[in-house]
Amino acid sequence: MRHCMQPGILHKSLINLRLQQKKAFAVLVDPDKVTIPQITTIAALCNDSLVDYIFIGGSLMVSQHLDLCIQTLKANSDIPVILFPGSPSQISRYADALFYLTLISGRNPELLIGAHVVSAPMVKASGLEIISTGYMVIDGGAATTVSYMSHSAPIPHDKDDIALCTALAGEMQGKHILYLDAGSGAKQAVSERMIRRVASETSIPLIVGGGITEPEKAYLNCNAGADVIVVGNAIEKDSSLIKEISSAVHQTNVNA
Ligand code: 1GP
Repeated sequence: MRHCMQPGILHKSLINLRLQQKKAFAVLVDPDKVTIPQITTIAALCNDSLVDYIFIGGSLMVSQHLDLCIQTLKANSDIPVILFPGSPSQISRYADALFYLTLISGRNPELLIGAHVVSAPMVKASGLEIISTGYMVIDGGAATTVSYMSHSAPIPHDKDDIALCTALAGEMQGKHILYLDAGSGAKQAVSERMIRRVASETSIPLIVGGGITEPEKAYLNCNAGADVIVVGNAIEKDSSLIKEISSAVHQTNVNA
């Protein structure tokens, strides 16, 4: 078995983005919001649009078809599928990797270590590549499910210093990557100023998501230093955005 501390394939791919100053686009699929036939369509659109990663998960998991969603994605696409779990129960051995989330912006001990201890044997037994993730929720102007469920206040939208210090602490604690998230469907996405501040002072890969609805914003976030842009909600409403946002993110590579 691969030693957990050695970077796995997908962790390495994220590190390489930063090293090569390339940008990647991830589509977030919430199993509670899609049917299996819709998954097939999403996979085809992601293939056509050169999407780099598919993240899968949700704050809740009312539906019982996580495994089937991932199997359907894998049957229709070679794009890596990474679990982005809202709770420790959202583990599937059919995925390629797991964002092993620690809510470092919060102060709920359960989401800093408690849930990790309880789920550790199950996570280890899954054989999944583990990507240790410093997860930071930033106020997006709307009460998000994650804030409610986590009993944790988000970092205020304009408090770049708090975001920076939290990110630095996460990096020094040994997290593999950082994820700045304004929450799904946020009214206000993470500011470019905050992204720039965090990206310029840290050296681990930076994922940014929450409330990104336009290609222009994705492009600006990449220029500010995000390595991966993730979009879920907007794509659920208009799937043609997959191609448009993917082009905008990859345009940054052409212009680099
Ligand atoms: C939420 O970052 C993701 O956790 C994506 O957010 O659904 O608003 O795109 P959206």
